[in-house]
Amino acid sequence: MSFLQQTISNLASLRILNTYIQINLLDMKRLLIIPFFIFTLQVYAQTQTLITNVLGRQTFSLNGKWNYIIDPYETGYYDYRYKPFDASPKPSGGFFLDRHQTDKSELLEYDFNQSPTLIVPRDWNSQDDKLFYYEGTIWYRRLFQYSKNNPDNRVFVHFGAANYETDVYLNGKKLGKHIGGFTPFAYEITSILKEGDNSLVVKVDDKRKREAVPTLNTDWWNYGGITRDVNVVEVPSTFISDYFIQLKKSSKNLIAGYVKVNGVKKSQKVKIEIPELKSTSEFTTNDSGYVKIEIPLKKLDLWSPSNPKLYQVNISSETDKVVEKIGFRTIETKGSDILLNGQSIFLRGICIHEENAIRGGRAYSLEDSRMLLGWAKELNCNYVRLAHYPHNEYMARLADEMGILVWEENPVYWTILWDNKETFDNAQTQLTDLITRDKNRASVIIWSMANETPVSEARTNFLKNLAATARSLDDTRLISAAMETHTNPGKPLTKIVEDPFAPYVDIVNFNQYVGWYDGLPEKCDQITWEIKYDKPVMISEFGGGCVQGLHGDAQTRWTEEFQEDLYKRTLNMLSKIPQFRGVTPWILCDFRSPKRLLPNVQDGWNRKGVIGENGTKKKAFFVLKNFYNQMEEKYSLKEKKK
Ligand code: GCB
Repeated sequence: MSFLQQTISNLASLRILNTYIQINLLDMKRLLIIPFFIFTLQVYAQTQTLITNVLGRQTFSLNGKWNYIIDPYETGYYDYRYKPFDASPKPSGGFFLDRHQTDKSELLEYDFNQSPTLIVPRDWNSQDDKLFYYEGTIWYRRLFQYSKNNPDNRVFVHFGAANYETDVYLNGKKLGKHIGGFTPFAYEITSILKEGDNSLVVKVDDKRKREAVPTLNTDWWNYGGITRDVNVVEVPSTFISDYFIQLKKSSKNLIAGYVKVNGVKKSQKVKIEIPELKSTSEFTTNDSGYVKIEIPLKKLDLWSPSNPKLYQVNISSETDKVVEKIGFRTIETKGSDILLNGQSIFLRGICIHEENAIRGGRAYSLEDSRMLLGWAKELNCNYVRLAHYPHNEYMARLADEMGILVWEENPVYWTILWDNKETFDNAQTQLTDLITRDKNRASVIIWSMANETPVSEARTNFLKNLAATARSLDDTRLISAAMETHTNPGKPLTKIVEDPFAPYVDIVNFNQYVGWYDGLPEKCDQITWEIKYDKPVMISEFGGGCVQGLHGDAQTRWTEEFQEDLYKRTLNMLSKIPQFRGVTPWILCDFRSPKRLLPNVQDGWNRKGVIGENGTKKKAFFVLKNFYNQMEEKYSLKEKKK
């Protein structure tokens, strides 16, 4: 906000306060909201604060049971003239005020205390049959007591994610609004927090919107709610808010990055220690609280899937200290090769949705991550594609420990509004927040900009701008996107991969479904490829559906045998691509999708998993595992021969 806007808004709020006191006794329902009220929202809503590595801070968990009110008409948000209650300095109503019925004659039409509870973190759809198909607003309320460990400390409330639009209020004051269903956000509550009882009210709205990211149409369940951890985070008055500590591009012995501090003491000494390497380096942050760092290291044990080595890194300043385990590796491409620590690698992957098929609903915990990545390991994967949006933070952290390379993806899916500036800003923010959160994870090697987006000039510009953003934030990782194939008239068996966005990516990835949406599996045997790029080529999706436990011959759709045959033929077909350096079949587990309507077969599930909804492996699982065993051997022989 400019100085002028700020002044207008402050003046406005004073005038409104006076007006409010005078007309307070009027029937509130009839109160006309004067335009000034609109300005004052800005006085309350603050910007989000970045806190990297929340798991490494002093936190107080707000996970658990929260009271909730289903509010399809958003009665707690808009008055009867459809004006938001929270646009006034002394709001006249709204559920966020969380008032208690002290005067029995007062008209109150909600009561959190009498309302049922939902578990946080978890989507709402899988917690109550009534909410299974619900898309709209739900209000959450959590009472908590808090007393600071140190009176000078600052306190924040941090959300791992909530889908999709979230308004947050503490003790009746608005903290802010967050847009986007899969990225973290935090607000400072230092001055609003009370010693003793506090009421945190959160409005979550998961209505799909045309201009949103993702847009209206997706092939996955639109799980609503506070889907990830909520924590109160306490930090010193000037704290280390962010740091980037990774090997400099192409270097195996030089760390390059930055440290940022937030608070009044902007310029201060910062120390980075890696005790196991006996490395200590000191820097001084500038007047903006920022310092670039470079740390030369000797004898670094590089991180890789076969050696997921993590070092304890201590980041301290004069006022704060954070500890995190970080791995160091390089990732590059050279011609059609992907080089991990300088060695050519084949990415043996699988796509994963953030869903726990067995329990139902969104995956959100370390245990869920263990289950999903454990299955990927059983497949002999060294890589996973976390589709189609940023997954919870535990996934990449566990991948760091387990030695699994990771593709992370922005939810730019299918038919986004390419020409809409707001939509671009939204996509850019989500991408930025993802990179910010996971930039210190050695496991993460690819930032994916989008999935299966229809080629047009506007779309390519949109993606180019996103790619430029990603490179400016992090030049150490590879950029990609899941693109598509096409054929030319008269040559239906020649699949062409040619996309105006391809020149801007490091790895050419495409989805293809020959044998499922495109002919029968036998068609795979006849396909030839035209891919002119001198870049690594990976297949970001292939597959077909089958019901786990349904058997028949390989010509009968939905049987395990059909899927098994399709996998064998597809892997054979893909192996003919000279630049073939990795694949992520679609998908690890069957997942819920409202688009999948075939009774007794799909019943609301996309059945393309190599594992069924009950956790049982299908026949195709073993075809893939076998292929990966062979690829592992082939690549280790290649490296030995060198
Ligand atoms: C795709 C999409 C994925 C779908 C899948 C399918 O190409 O990227 O989100 O779920 O196909 O099953 O059709």
